[in-house]
Amino acid sequence: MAEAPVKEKREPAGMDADAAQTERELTDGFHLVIDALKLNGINTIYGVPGIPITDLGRMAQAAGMRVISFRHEQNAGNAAAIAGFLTKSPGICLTVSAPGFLNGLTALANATSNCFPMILISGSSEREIVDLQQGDYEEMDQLAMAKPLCKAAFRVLHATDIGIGVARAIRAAVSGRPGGVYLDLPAKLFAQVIDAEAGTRSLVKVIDPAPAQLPAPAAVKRALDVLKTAKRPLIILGKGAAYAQADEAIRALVEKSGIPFLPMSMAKGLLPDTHPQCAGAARSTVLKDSDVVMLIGARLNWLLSHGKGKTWGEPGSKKFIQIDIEPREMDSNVEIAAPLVGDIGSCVSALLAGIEGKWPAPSADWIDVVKMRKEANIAKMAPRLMKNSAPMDFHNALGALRTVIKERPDTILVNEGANTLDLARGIIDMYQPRKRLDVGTWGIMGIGMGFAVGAAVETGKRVLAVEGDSAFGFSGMEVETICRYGLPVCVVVFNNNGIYRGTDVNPAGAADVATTVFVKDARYEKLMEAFGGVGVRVTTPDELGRAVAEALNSGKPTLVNAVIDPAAGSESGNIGKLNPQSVVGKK
Ligand code: ADP
Ligand code: TPW
Ligand code: MG
Repeated sequence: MAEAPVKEKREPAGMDADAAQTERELTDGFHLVIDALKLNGINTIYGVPGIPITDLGRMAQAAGMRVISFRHEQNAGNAAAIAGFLTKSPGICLTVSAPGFLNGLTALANATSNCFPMILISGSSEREIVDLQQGDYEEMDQLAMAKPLCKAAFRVLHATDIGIGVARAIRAAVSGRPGGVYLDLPAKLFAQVIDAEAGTRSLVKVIDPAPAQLPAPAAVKRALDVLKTAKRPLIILGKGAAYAQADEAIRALVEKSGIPFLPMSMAKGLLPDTHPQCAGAARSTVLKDSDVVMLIGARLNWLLSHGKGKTWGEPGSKKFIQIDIEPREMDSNVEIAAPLVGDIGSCVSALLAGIEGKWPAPSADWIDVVKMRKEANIAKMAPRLMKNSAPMDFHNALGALRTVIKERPDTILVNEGANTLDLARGIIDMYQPRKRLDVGTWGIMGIGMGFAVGAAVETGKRVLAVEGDSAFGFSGMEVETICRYGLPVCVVVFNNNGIYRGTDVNPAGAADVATTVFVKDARYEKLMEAFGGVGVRVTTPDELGRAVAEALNSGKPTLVNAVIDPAAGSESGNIGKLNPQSVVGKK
């Protein structure tokens, strides 16, 4: 399609009325990108401005979109990724070329590994110069870099293709297994001017972007046949189940079948952790002793010990049924006796319909075993959660936060760290779907403030971010962003003076502190005060509970510096066994 010649860069924000009059019938790349997003119901952009996308952000704001500017692209990308998880619509991250793009790329790759739909839109430099490697401003072949790290990557060179480019990006992000998509928009594209009517015609409204994928009837029957043989069944709910928003069907399946369920971290709250069938507190027993395991939107990756080994009991002692939209996920680690490929809503509904109310009850022994193990573990933990001591340890500090969440079950909990993560996951009960957001499949540090901002912006709900002091440092500068937009986020920094513990010493006895140790007694709360938010330092669980309750009640940006005994943590939290240790010449 022919393009109108570009006379000069259009600056609509600063345009005078006459110029606007004469150019009314024209549009340009900037406008078409914005129109294409809006046409598809996308009204929020997370990003960092600069060449060549500064005007895009301005004009998006002028067009009524919410444009949230961050201090670092990785955090903007994480906000977009979690927006995708929470809404099933791709979150948009907008970055400048090369360095900004690279900063956003970690978030894009992380979104893809977690199956969150997001689109990283990045401006890029001139193709002609980049491809000849002639040293352009921020030169980089971004499309090639992005490709192996995301689900799909596209570049648009002509303004008339923007509609198709955005449509392809949306479809790729949300259909099938969701993931990250890269959309490369070279600087020249934004200034390309075309006839406004042709521009409008070129836009695409994506119809049914994530079509239902129905499971084959034979696969449903096979799954039910396997389920009927079970004496000690278990349902594992993963974050795919949370993402699918098939909450009622999943609840019906669990409750009608009477099968104990185990939620993965971000599936907590899909059914309340306090539900009588929740086996969270009997995790090792149910994994080891179950005979049929139905996975719903959960992968048998490292987080589930790959479905084999000691965690899973005797080899060959169980059969797996797996519900997933991605056929290639089947048999990824062990044999899947009944693969059920389709979207979770359709698969679970098909199972419910297929069984026609005649559920084979799990054996009474099994229910009893799970119940007893669970009650014993909960009773064992209880006194540690209630002890009021200064300094706090992880258990009593988290005990206080557990009560705050119980009283405010629609609060969104963001969580990262090592001990701070692993113990919070076990201690803080969740009550509603998609309220727990954390480090996900990679166990990545740095999602904290990006997720907190994204969650607050997308849902309007209160957010509590429970952060290890190390974890917080990866995105801590975004407290300014939280204050700037007045978001109802309360950050609690579990301040144990370091990574895992604050007590390590330099084995060489030299002046440098140990590699895992930070400045002692750092005053993290002052960081929030610096930008006009509320900062509080607390040393007891009672003080912690009160400070957080007040922050969530008021909705004011708050940072609570929770002083934790530096000796309380363990190396790598719950996953110390993955940590290789030298036995040779260790001092
Ligand atoms: P967890 O870490 O909670 O175990 P994973 O991220 O490993 O969860 O697994 C999520 C799985 O859910 C992925 O295999 C993904 O393909 C699948 N999934 C995501 N959305 C859907 C959906 N709507 N229907 C079916 N499967 C889905
Ligand atoms: C992007 C490695 C895993 S956990 C952690 C690091 C650096 C911090 C643990 O200390 P924290 O928690 O947050 O103070 P606590 O309660 O145990 O003291 N870089 C990235 N991701 C990961 N996972 C790491 C490094 C790591
Ligand atoms: Mg720490």
